[in-house]
Amino acid sequence: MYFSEFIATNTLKYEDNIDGHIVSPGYPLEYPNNSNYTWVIRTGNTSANIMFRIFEMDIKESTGNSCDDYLEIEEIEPCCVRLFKRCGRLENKNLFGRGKEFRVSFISDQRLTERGFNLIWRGSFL
Ligand SMILES: [Ca+2]
Repeated sequence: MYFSEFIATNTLKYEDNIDGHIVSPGYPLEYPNNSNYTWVIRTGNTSANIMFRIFEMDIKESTGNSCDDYLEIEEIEPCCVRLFKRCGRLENKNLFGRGKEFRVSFISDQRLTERGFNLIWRGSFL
């Protein structure tokens, strides 16, 4: 037994960009257990229109209705709109939001992993 496997990884990153790219830790290899990753996207403008495109998502589904591991995307400024919160598989999913700050969260529990996710965001002020 390696105790290091039981230490959760908590990471917070700020992304000060109107465009960008985020992947789950280790992508395209399997993401680690016990992860809590947060990316705060700061567009700098409350009227920024942001499109998220999830090219690939493969997050372990649990046997019940809840997601033990999940990807979540929220508008946090102005507060608060949840644009997305899911596990499982999908490809080429588009989401649209508007605002100054968005939060992308990725949570994994202590067992069972998959490839994770690969997404971009693109902003405009039109
Ligand atoms: Ca898991």
